Amino acid sequence: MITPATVTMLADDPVARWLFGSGGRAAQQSGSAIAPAVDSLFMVIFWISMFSFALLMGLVLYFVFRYRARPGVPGQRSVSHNTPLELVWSIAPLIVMTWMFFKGFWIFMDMQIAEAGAEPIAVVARQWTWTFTYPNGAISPEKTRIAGTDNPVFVIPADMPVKLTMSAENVIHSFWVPAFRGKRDIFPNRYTTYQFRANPLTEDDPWHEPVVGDETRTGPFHELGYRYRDHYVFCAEFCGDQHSEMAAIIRVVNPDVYAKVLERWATPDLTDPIITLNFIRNKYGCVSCHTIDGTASTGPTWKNLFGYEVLYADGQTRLVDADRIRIAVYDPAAEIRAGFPNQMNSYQGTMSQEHFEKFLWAIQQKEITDKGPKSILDDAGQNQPNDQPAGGGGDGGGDGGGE
Ligand code: HEC
Ligand SMILES: [Cu+2]
Repeated sequence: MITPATVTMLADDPVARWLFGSGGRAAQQSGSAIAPAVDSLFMVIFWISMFSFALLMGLVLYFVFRYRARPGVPGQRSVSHNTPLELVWSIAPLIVMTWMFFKGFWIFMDMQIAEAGAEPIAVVARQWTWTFTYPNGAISPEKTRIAGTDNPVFVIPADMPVKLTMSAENVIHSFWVPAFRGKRDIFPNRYTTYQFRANPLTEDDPWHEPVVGDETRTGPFHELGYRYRDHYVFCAEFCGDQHSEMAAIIRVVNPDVYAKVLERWATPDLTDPIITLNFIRNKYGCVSCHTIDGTASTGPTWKNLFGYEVLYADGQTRLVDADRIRIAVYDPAAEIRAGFPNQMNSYQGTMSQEHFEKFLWAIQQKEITDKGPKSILDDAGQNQPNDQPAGGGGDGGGDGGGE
């Protein structure tokens, strides 16, 4: 769903204007040090191509007219060979194309090889979202709504080299920030790197007013006042159903703000259920399929899930209790919710027991379900004599799945 806010955001974004071409050349803003080089090489190659096209087509049309068949004029025999001419039309393009190759190759290498002292950030791409892990272990808990889905917001220091080391969880993705001009594929079985230096911030960039006393905590680092510039991140490799929604925001901020934000992100307040759920959603990518505000996505919303009776694809209605949640996370194929696709991967071996317990705790608090807190968990064990005790729950689910 595209909301008016999204439209305004798209219309205001120089990258989007550049992408969708309504702003002309002035809108082709670049966000990184390398972008102008990419743009000018692109334009040079474009005009060389235009020139070659015009020359070739011009000659073709000229010869078609000049040597057309006319009554009474015998056809001319083709010239079979002209060494000087052939040398010229082989060597001249060779020189131009060799130049193009090296020029492109050097820019490619500049994007590939990090400057000394570059800020190392680990990127994980998964269906269908991104996780950045910063050098201090921080993970962004911030998100913003773009076209109906929650997307993560990452901070990047302005005018500092940044090196991304990227891997994918199970299919190929491609990291693409149009404003930075580079694009790099991300694979499940190896690391690829991408480096850039975001342009310094200027007076023209927006200023984020600090928001005081806002309890909704949805805006990025709302209580800080700081200058910033946002860029879109897209996935440029078709990677499944929601490939087109695999977006994120890279927010360029000054290094001092960057440091502050990282410090805060490294210590999310996991005594707050909403912060905890957002932390889990971003760390493990649940955010691409689950909302916490009641809207349906690829998977059921986590709002008012725990403690409710829900229908499963096998026709059974079950109470969503601790065992249901455990099966959902560690063996999702075993019990599929009616009306939802079997698209969730198991987090067995990916999500630690500690984080699972945090998730389980958070999802049953009254901030997220009006059947919370706690009492349901206590009751559930007694009401369901067939359930395995917590330790055996995973095994039971596995047997039941039978696949
Ligand atoms: C690729 C999309 C996707 C991702 C990523 C994903 N899920 Fe799901 N999830 C689903 C779908 C689809 C369902 C409904 C089908 C089913 O029950 O397996 C579901 C169901 C659930 C349920 C409800 C099960 C029930 O019995 O009501 C929970 C809880 C859940 N997921 C938790 C998580 C958690 C926690 C994560 C991240 C660690 C996560 N999911 C990541 C797609 C996803
Ligand atoms: Cu992708």
